[in-house]
Amino acid sequence: MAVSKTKKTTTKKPVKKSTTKKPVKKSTTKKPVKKSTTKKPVKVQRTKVICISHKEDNDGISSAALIRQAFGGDAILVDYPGQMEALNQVLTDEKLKSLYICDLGLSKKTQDEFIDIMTTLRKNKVAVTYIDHHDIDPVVLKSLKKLKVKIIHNINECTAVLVYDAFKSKLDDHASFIATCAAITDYMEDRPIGSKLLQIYDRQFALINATVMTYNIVGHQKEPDYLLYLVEELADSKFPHDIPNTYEFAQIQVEKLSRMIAKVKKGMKTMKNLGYMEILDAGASGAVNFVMGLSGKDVGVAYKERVDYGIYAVSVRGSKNCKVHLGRIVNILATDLGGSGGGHDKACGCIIPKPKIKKFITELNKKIK
Ligand SMILES: [Mn+2]
Repeated sequence: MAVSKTKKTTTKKPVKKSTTKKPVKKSTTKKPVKKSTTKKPVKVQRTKVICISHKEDNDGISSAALIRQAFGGDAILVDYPGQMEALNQVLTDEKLKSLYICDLGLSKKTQDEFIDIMTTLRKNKVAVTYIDHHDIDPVVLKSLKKLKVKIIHNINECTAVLVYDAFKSKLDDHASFIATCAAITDYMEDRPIGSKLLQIYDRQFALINATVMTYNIVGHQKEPDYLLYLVEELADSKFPHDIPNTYEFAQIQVEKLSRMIAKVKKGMKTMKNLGYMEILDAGASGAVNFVMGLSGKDVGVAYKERVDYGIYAVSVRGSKNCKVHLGRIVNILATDLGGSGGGHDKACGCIIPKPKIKKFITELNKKIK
């Protein structure tokens, strides 16, 4: 008993015992310094490069591909509902060295959490580059600059063109083609840099490739591995026609879309200033242009339920006659209704809590007069 007691005390009291030893004070004051210098490099070797990019269109996928070609590393592809989850996931990655965030706009709902995450990453000495072309709150830009997040932001070009322009010295010749296709998909091939890139290539050749890529991306949204495969193939300087079955797959998507036209004609409803429709069996972004066009209104809204999040994913498009900035209106409106969103002047999207969708549409109708 006595022995075990002394044993116990020896295991419990190493601190006290050491304080009775003379070198204790010295060792306690010296040790933290020595420990930290010797242990940290062993514990945390930050070597990982990660790119978080938008998975729903050509601009996001192509941005991820160009980042991969320039800097290596892995891509994490997300949609807007999954954006913060992915950021929080990399936040705890002790090996993360540099992070690229592409084509993922911020909203009133997400921007504060985004800045918090960036603050932690920068404290951990992670190099962060944010590349985007969506409307952004100037206050957020200022905060990010203060944190020394590298910002490449320009609302006049698509994200892949911005990536290309910033890092072309690290990219091969083919990268300009990937950027051109992304510009076409984002309706930004008429912009200063985008139009110069398009001039390098035959217009029809670029158009068909941009379209085939887009249909493959849109049609594979539920297959994350395939989307990552596309990123790798594009980073490897492949043309879409070099990637097996892409044209055949695009053909299937075209047929689906032609059926969508008939469905929109049947199911679309209108208010004074907009056309709208709930989409049940396809992506909202694929239908929204038909809703706008076939409604004869200058704004179209298509929305699809995301059962896993209890929300509607909403796509909004404006015609050339639409004079208001839809991205800003939608950002404020979605936030007021407990969702989030935003984007460009004539193309944007948001997340709306399920019970608030009718309210969203009627309020939007009032605000876009
Ligand atoms: Mn984009």
